Amino acid sequence: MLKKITTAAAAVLLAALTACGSGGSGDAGSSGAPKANDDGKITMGFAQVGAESGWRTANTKSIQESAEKAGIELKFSDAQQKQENQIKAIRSYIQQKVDVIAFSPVVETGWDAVLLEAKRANIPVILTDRAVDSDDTSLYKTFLGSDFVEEGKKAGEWLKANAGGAKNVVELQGTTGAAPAIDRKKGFEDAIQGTDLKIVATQTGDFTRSGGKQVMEAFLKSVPQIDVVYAHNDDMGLGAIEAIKAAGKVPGKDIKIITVDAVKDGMTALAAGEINFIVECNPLLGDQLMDLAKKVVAGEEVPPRVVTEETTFTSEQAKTELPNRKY
Ligand code: GZL
Repeated sequence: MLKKITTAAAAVLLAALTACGSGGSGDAGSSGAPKANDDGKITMGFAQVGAESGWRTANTKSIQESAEKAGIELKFSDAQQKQENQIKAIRSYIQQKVDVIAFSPVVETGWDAVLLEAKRANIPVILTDRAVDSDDTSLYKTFLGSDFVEEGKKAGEWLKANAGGAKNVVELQGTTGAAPAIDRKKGFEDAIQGTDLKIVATQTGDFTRSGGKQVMEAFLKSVPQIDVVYAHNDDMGLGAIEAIKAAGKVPGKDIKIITVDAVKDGMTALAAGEINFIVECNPLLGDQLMDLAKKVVAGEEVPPRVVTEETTFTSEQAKTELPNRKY
């Protein structure tokens, strides 16, 4: 009996020690478990949101090109904007014993369980582009991406300074529950507080051009007076432009349009005066992501938050900037 208890206690102790070793930076591989490949090359599993917008396409291209340049083997998945697909992809990367997992959480909540599985498998996680809303910050090493509240604030501040008597704003929100949608809304609302500007209608267009067009068609039928469209990304703004033109109105003149991203199609519409102001959201995160990945796999400390550099554009600025756009 004593022998059985001792053996069992030893097994529990060993399991506890293995589990406790998980999650800290530098543990990856230290458990001795064979990694995805033993040729010394880092393997990254990346679970992408989808291909919903021009921004996402540019983001994917940046990650793939940077992995190639950094000599990192990339396993890549497209979740078609479904959280369950991202969770499945992360689980498969854990099974494959990759060295590091990176992903852009399509929505903020519902990640703790799968991130705990990665932690227990000693695989470090890097949040890219979007954040998770979790109390347990040990579940990921760092969050690389924009400050979306600041982006919303920039949009609101410009409108406040250029309202020209406008009052009624309709808002095309990004994906429901997504960090950029929640935070761009908050930043914009904070900025216009105390002015005559008011959001009179708001609905998600899911960051897609077709979504923006459908929602704008409905707003044009249901909202008596629309002075401004605030779209959480260029693609929904471009869809709204199609609806506005079909309704016989002039985008950028009859109805001001403010968007976020500054992808080429958005900047083209801005230069043409169909959009009035764009807040840039930089998708080119690949090089920074690969640099962070190498550091976390090597067990080096990394900052818990890396904010991307970005600016804003007026129509005049877009005319000169357009030829320089990489995406
Ligand atoms: C923002 C990113 C958003 C873009 C959209 O960092 O997550 O998702 O603004 C994209 O264009 O679909």
